[in-house]
Order: sequence, then C-alpha cells, then structure tokens
Amino acid sequence: MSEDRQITVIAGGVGAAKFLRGLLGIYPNELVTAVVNVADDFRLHGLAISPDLDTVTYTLSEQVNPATGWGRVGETWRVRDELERLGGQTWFNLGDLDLALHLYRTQRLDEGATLTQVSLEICTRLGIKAQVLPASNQEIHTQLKVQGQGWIDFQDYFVAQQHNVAVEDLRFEGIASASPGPEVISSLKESDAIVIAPSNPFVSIKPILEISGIAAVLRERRQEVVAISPIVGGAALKGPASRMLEELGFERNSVGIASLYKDIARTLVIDEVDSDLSQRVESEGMRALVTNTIMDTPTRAAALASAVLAEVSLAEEDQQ
Ligand code: FO1
Repeated sequence: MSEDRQITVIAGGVGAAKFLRGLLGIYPNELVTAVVNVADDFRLHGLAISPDLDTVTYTLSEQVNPATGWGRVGETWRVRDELERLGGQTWFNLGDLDLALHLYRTQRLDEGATLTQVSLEICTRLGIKAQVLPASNQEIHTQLKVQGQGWIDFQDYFVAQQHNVAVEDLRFEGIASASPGPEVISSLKESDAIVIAPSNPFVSIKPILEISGIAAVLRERRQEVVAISPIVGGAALKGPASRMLEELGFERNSVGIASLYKDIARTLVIDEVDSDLSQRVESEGMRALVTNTIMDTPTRAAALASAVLAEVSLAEEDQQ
C-alpha cells in the first residue's frame, strides 16, 4: 500500500476522535499523527485531567462511551457517588475506570515525565498505533469572557454551566510562552496532508493554532491542508460551536468557518445539507468539498476520511 505518506490531524475532542477512528479504519495507522488540544486540561481532586487526549485515546481503543462520546463505555460511578455523599465536588463526572487514567497520568507527571511521554505510554498500552501528541507540554488554559460574569475557566463554561451563557471573548492563558510538543512541528512539516478535524474552531483548534510556529507551518503548507466544517445546517452536531460563531461575530454556518480557516487551508469540507453554501465558501477563497460529514457510524466516518484522502490524493488507488 502506502510507502510513507503521513497525515497529521489537528484535533479537539469528540468530532476529531470520530474522524480519526474512521481514518484509522482505512489508512496505515502508523502513518497518522493526531495533534490534540490541551487547553481544556485542568486539575480536579489534585488529578491532571486531559479531556481531549482521553476522548481521542478512548475512541481509538474502542473504549469510549458511545452515548456521550467521552469517558469510558461500561463505566461505573462508585467514587463519584461516594464523593457526593461526602459533599465533595461532583460537577465534573469522573467515572471509576476513567479515574485510573487520571491517577496514572498525575503520578507520571509528578515523577517528571512530560505529557507527550505519558500520552505515548498510554497509547502503547491501549494498542493504539497512531501517534497521539499533545499540542504542547506546557500548560495552556482556555478562559471565556461570558455575559455578566467576566472571565471564567473553560470547564466551568462547558460542563458546570453547560455552555448556556453568551461568550464575549476568549483567551488562552499561558499560550504566549508555550511551545509545540516534540514532533508536532516536524510531523506538520513532513506530512503529505494536514487535516483540521471537525472540532470547535474557537476552543479546540484555535488554542493549537496559536501555539508558536504552528499556524505559520499551516500557512506555508496551505495547499495540503483540508479543514472539515463542524457545522451542519447552521448547527454544531455537539457543543457550542454554532452559537459561538454568532456571538463572536461570524456567520453561523460553514461560510463563517471558511472565513476562519481560509488563510491556512485550501479546502473546506461541508455537509451535503449545506451544498447551497459551496459557492459562498469558494468566494471566501477556499475549495468547497461537499459530502456527508455526519459520523453517526464508524463506516460513515471512514467514508468522510476517504473523501478527505481523495481530496489530497492519498486515496488507496493513488498509493499503489
Ligand atoms: N463533559 C460534560 O459535559 N460533562 C462531564 O461531566 C464531563 C466529564 C468528563 C470527564 C472526562 C473526560 O475526559 C471528559 C469529560 N467531559 C464531560 C467532556 C469534556 O469536558 C469536553 O468534551 C471537552 O473538554 C471539550 O472538548
């Protein structure tokens, strides 16, 4: 099949994980690298939690809870229930199996391992052949300025308040001094294609792009970059992406996504229900690729991955 045509996927949580699972179903896994957002990471109960990395690793190891898209399938909640009885913090649901991963990561970080090392260790143990790389080993914390409350932390906005408040502004604490994790820049430079996963452009992709040097590589390699719109028919399949587009002054559809990505990506993949927007996406200066982007089954996710590979000429027939 392929010799060494590498693909790097810039990834947030649930949407990115589904896309990656589809891609790994049809492409040599060791040629795929995911560069994953770490700006949602935080500490709770003294534990280091990395939600997007864990969503990706649980999904790729077929252990994710299919009902939520995050956390473990077959999870039990004995620790959380006991914490509740004690009056502890239970607003962020950590299941018993999931807690084991946070315990392991926290211990390894306390021993001096980097998040990249820990992530690679976890992937090896879970049998994941793709490289799952944290975007940075330094701490970056997304904060949102929300109506009537000022600046709040990401998980307060996303989980505690169920992203049910209007966002006025965003910032990524620590990003100015953060550097890309090991192999992030080299994998972006050496890949034959770069995919921006269908993740929230503001809170999943932006805190990767704003790490020193990353957006510059994408601009240089724009011809090989394909972005997948997370908006279908004016709504995000999951999370607050569509309302954030409007709140932050963009069109609440894939044209709004095109205006965000046009300088770093040649193609925007939009859903069939939005085919009427393809001309407007092209007026923004991007190629519009219309296909089904709803990854409700692994087979559909693989079909989307296959359409993306064809767009960058990495489809199987080109690899002989
Ligand atoms: N999302 C929720 O909406 N509620 C939760 O209680 C919750 C717990 C949780 C635990 C571990 C984990 O890895 C993810 C978890 N998520 C939860 C998802 C997470 O907050 C978001 O998906 C991301 O941070 C945004 O991409």
